[in-house]
Amino acid sequence: MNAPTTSPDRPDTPSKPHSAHWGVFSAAWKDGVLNVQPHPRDPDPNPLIQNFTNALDHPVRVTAPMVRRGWLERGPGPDASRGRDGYVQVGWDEALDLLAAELQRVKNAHGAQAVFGGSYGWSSAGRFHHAQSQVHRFLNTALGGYVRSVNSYSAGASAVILPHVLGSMDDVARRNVTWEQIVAHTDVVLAFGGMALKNSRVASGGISRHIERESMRQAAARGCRFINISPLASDFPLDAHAEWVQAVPGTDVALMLALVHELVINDWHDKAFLAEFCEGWDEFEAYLLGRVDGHAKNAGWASALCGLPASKIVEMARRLPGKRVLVTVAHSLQRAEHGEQPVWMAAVLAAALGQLGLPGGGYAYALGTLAHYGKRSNAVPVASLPQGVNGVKDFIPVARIADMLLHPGQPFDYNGKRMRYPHIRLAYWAGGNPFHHHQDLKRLTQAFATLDTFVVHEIGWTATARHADIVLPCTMTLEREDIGGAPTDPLLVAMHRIAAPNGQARDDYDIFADLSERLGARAAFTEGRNSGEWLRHLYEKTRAALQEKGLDAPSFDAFWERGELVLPQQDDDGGILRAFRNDPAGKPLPTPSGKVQISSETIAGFGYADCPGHPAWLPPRYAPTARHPLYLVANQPATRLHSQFDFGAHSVSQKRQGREVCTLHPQDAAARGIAEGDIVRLFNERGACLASAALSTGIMQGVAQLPTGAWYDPVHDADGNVTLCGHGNPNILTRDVGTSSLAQGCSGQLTTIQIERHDGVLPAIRTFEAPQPLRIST
Ligand SMILES: Nc1nc2c(c(=O)[nH]1)N[C@H]1C(S)=C(S)[C@@H](COP(=O)(O)OP(=O)(O)OC[C@H]3O[C@@H](n4cnc5c(=O)[nH]c(N)nc54)[C@H](O)[C@@H]3O)O[C@H]1N2
Ligand SMILES: Nc1nc2c(c(=O)[nH]1)N[C@H]1C(S)=C(S)[C@@H](COP(=O)(O)OP(=O)(O)OC[C@H]3O[C@@H](n4cnc5c(=O)[nH]c(N)nc54)[C@H](O)[C@@H]3O)O[C@H]1N2
Ligand SMILES: [Mo]
Repeated sequence: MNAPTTSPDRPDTPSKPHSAHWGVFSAAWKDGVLNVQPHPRDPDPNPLIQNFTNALDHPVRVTAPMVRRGWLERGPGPDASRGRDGYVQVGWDEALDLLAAELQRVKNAHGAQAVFGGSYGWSSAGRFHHAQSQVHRFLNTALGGYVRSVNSYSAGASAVILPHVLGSMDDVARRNVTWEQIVAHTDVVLAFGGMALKNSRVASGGISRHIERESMRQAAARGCRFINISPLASDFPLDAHAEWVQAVPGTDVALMLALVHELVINDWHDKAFLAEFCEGWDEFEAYLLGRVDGHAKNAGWASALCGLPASKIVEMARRLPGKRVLVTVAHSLQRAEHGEQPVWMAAVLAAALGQLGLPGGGYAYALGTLAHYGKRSNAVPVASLPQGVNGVKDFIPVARIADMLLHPGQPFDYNGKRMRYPHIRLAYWAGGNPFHHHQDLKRLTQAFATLDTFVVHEIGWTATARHADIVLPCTMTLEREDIGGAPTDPLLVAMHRIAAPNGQARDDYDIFADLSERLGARAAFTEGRNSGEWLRHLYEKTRAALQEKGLDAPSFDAFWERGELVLPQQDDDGGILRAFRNDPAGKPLPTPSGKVQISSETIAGFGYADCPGHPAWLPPRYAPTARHPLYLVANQPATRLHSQFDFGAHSVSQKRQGREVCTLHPQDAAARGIAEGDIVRLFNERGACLASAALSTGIMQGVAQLPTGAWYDPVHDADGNVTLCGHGNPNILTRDVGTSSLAQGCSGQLTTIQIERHDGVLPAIRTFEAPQPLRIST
């Protein structure tokens, strides 16, 4: 269905600044059309900003509070009809009265530990209206707390393994090697998972200048070689002149082991560095050389696993010694079974080359996967909403949501601890889309069916909203004033209001303020401020820090008038790895030994078979089979951020027959009688979805790629069972298992499938149509 591209009722407006996770821009209404222009100093603007042009008045916006019929008629309680039920439109007062009473009931009957408020998701870029901060602050101040989630879908495995072996995620990913250093110093960038520009064009909180493309171009022009180890050629832009190395997905650790093996048998490894800066090399080397299991992890051994000729692996290793080598690992590699291993093993490879801590060398985990990385840090803080104190201690690793809801009270392992899943009665989501981010969506539906009550604030009728009991319409970013800023971007943006709210939508903040009132906690939640007063209050921290440094420190009004403020940044000092290299005794790493942990007694002590005491090749439990012979790469979409504005003009323009595009190799297509543009059915033991086939030699044979983010559009059979997603959401296919007992991270990047041409009836796409209320309660 086509969305309107004009809004005749919108008056003309002057151009005003605003910001999104994907770029800084200005927007103006002219003749009912919203014109969106990138920031004039952005060298490589992100086309995602065009998703805003038709978003404000799109028919899929939630325009009034809605309550699910079954919940309204039967009251709170487990209900398998979530996702298929109709909605009753209610007034704001009725909605908030019902919700406040239900929050009070759950708290009185079961305590705040029966409320799940993790509310994972990216929401919008403004720092005050950041929905997670809002919902967390509300639950803390008005309810006494909530069960939270830890870590992210981005970096679930690396956030847990890195502190054991090197340092915190922020230190290893954010404050480390910069693009400036690569341009000036690096000879070889060995990029596992590539450095796709689509990804590095995004940063939480906003990004004003997209410099990655030009940095790659300049580095390549100086002679730096980028090596793209990935199933997709497009994981580097042409500007980088990258060499494409096609290794079987999920086998990067085998390749890294073989590279280190080649270094060791030729005596090319940096023994002095390993002795002085690292702990546990000997134990690892015994494994590497096969003294433990009788298998040397050499090029021949790895060749059989990763599908590269042994000679190619040897040649790759030969090109490394004596060069300034930077190893990078995309987040994608660790969003997979045993995802901890490539993150750890890459650090060992960089250590064996003796490169950790050198300018432009060593290991920069996740560089190239987000615009946060490879940048200088700001020297002053930017606004953030204080979240208050959470009185509940229970938490889950974020991707264990369905396990928690389906198995209350059951034990699970996490980072050396044996924990139990809490029993959740009410889940509250604002600013995230679990039917985008989670795996095995049919299982997720069963999990949400166990709740007494599911509350969602949304701007649009996502599948998450369609599974909720109470759906509250919230404003989208263009309808609010906010401050945009990120710790690694020098531009603080005065995000002006571009449009009046659609329908009855209200700010998350105002919704929570009125709910707090009903729960007797308004003053605690608002501290007596309205949102305009909060912006001034939060800006003051930045202003005071600027003033303290003797820098230009404009008043809030002056900042608002200017529309932006350039913040000072710190020196490009290489972070903790450089400091450690320069002064190992004085600046030890924050690990048990103070050194790089090539092996870890701590991790070994946990006794996990799926995460041993040094990085190792662990054979996949879920490799391709005769029935499901293809790997599916379910990666980040190029046309939107996750599921946000999938109904937006740019995202929709890239779909075919309204469906998401699945890329596969011409030979894999030919073997299945599939031609360019055919609608195909992707399926496995968990589910199926439709997509439009695109044939390309830029994808490895044996691999298909379907990005995430198409809104889940389930088709039901007569018994109410989901037969497939007609739109192309890959998470109906992915497996809902943790990366390992250590981190329990999301493993959604890779799964195994079969593909066939779909000659049957094409279901209509209904996901961009709002459900019509069954009735309007007055
Ligand atoms: N198979 C597979 N699955 C994946 C991934 C993968 O690679 N493969 N990637 C994973 C990763 S890394 C991530 S980070 C997650 C992303 O998962 P999410 O962050 O949950 O995805 P988004 O689509 O960004 O969800 C944000 C939601 O917030 C809503 N929203 C926007 N602004 C506001 C607001 O002001 N208020 C409120 N209340 N709501 C608002 C949007 O409409 C949208 O529905 O997905 C993960 N899932
Ligand atoms: N346009 C856009 N940009 C985004 C996002 C978005 O949704 N849209 N999301 C943002 C977020 S929240 C995050 S966390 C980052 C995520 O960053 P990533 O998780 O790194 O991004 P992906 O695109 O999922 O994966 C990068 C590439 O890794 C390759 N790959 C997959 N499996 C393997 C493997 O086993 N081995 C190797 N060597 N390569 C493999 C795939 O070809 C894939 O294109 O992206 C951010 N940037
Ligand atoms: Mo992410």
